[in-house]
Amino acid sequence: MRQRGDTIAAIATARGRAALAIVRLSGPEACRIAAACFRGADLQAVPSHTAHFGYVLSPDGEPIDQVVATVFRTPRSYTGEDVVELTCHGGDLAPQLILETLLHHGARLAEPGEFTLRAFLNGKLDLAQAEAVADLIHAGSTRAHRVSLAHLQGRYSEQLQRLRSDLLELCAYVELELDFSDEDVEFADRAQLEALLDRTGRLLDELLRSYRLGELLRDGVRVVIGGRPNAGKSTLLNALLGQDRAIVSPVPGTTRDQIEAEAEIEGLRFRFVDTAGLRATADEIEAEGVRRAQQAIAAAEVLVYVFDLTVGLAPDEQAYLTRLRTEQPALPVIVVGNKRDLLDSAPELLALDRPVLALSARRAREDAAELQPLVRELVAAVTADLGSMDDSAVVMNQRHRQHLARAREAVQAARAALDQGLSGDLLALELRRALHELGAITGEITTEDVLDQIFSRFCIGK
Ligand SMILES: Nc1nc2c(ncn2[C@@H]2O[C@H](COP(=O)(O)OP(=O)(O)OP(=O)(O)O)[C@@H](O)[C@H]2O)c(=O)[nH]1
Ligand SMILES: [Mg+2]
Repeated sequence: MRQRGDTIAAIATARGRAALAIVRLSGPEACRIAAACFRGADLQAVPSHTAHFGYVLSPDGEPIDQVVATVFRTPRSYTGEDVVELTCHGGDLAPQLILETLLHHGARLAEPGEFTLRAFLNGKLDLAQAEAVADLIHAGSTRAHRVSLAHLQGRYSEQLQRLRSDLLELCAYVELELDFSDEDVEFADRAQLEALLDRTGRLLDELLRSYRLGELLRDGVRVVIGGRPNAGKSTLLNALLGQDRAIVSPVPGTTRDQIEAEAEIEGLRFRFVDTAGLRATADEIEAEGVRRAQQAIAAAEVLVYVFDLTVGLAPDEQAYLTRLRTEQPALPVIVVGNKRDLLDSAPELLALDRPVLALSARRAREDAAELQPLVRELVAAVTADLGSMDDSAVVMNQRHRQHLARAREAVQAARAALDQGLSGDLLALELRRALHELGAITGEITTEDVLDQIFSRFCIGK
């Protein structure tokens, strides 16, 4: 069990060679412990929010490193406690020796996320904001970073608070009626209750809907590039990445092992998978490549199906694409007619029940504009109508999604109770349930287990 009264220390920066590193201390003894090994200023006497140049000395009085000590006094610090941050030189040794010295003087090694846990317990952040800290650290794309920052700034929590206060008001009316039930009065106007419940339901729906985008932001989008051998799949991959990652050759059957690479496009993280060309083959290795390509398509979030415009889309390819509609109905498929540069006139876009994007992957290496229509399709395929959603309304966290779904269930049940003229008790019960679920997201209601689960995912020193 975590103790709150003691003083914790950890290296807050990544290991390895770097210009600087930070060793962090937080707790009631932070200033005393730092002062015990610091030569420069009296860190116990200096004012809050000041920085001091000096040396950290080892327990036997040897200088370890030149450092800058920054002092933050309670409650105006990240954790809300006294905090001292020692900025030393990077590398493996200086931060480690300084940390050991702090431990020698009475600090305890912090557990993962313990600084942020303390910030939460001291009311500096709510739970959703604390989780946003971890999301921000793990953000793999510009949009994911922006969403985490909006959550950290509390804009997402504000939305949840507004929902809660609406529900709380509703609940108060209903419970007041219950108190006066003998007198058969109605404090709450039914139509108003209905409207408020409907609005809450809609807001919850909206948040839940955003989870798909949140998931994509968190995990990236897996886009599989498939098609016949020699269609230009690897050339297209290289063009999308802006580097020659995959081998390109005029020999059909060049790509065998799957090639995966990431790229950020319009703020989203895409994981592109280039696959072996789909065909029946006697070559054992190539056949294995084809099997893997089929598996990759089965697990794809978007399929970019490439064919050679000079060859056209064979009947069995058309049949394959039609079959995909029933086999993977939720899979967005973008059909690309490649080698546009080899055609004199605009390509006749075949009798296919899907639109075809004609482009030249080869030309795209020199001219990024060539890829624009494909990029637009890719972004549209994954974000659908979510692309323009406000950052503060995007749910990125699986735990939140579960609570939101249960809150919506409760709101729906309350709405049904109202419709059926059921007793106020039942209505109040459902409203309380919804409030409970929303409170669990921001941490008004929480348990030690939940906190452990959340903060154990953090880095040490955060
Ligand atoms: N003219 C022209 N040639 C292209 C274009 N895209 C690819 N090619 C050529 O087509 C040939 C096959 O390209 P790849 O990218 O290796 O095709 P692939 O689909 O990956 O082929 P496999 O790995 O064998 O399945 C190469 O000679 C490329 O240079 C294009 O837009 N225009
Ligand atoms: Mg290839």
